[in-house]
Amino acid sequence: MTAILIAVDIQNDFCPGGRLAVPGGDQVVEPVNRLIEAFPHVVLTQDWHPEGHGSFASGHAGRAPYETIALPYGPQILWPDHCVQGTPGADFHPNLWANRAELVLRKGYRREIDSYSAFFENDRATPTGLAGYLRDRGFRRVVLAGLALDFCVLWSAEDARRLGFEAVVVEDACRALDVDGSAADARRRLTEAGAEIATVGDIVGVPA
Ligand code: VGL
Ligand code: ZN
Repeated sequence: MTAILIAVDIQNDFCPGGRLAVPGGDQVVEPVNRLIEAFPHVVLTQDWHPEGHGSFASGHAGRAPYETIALPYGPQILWPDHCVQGTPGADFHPNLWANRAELVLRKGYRREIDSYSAFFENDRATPTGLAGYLRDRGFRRVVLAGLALDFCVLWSAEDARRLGFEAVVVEDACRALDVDGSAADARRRLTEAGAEIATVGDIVGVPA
């Protein structure tokens, strides 16, 4: 069965020096490039927020980044401003081999709702269209890597499983933000969701 690689949010703002830096975020670039080289089909996702996005702490008086607030669609962690449309922070990491991608899926572009998952916005009901794209093209197995393991990769893997796709998370090609234990939680939730956890070596084969 043909699998497709989904490389999640490998953008400057999620790398050291960026506005929502994931520790070691830039270290995923090399392993993800190895995966891109090995996969005939690649999708990239790009966190793509308008200025003043509802997930930015800066727009909520008296709130600080990493606090959780209640929004109509559920709890929402507030973040530093990040991945603002058209800014250098929203660009892919310059060393990511982005040219091979068949689809760049942008998400989080509606001011009033966040979108961690590549499949649904954070109400977990508004589709991004990715499921239809994958089904139309006959893909039933997705391989996920990128940033951050405990948010956008996790939620994408959970939704993939919920939608009936096989899902593999390549853990050494991911890094976590780890907000209040969310990294450990991610592993438990991935297993519960029926996602496989693999390494780059498992997928591309270790050189002899
Ligand atoms: C992400 C927090 C906010 C991610 C995106 O890519 O994991 N996390 N926006
Ligand atoms: Zn975001």
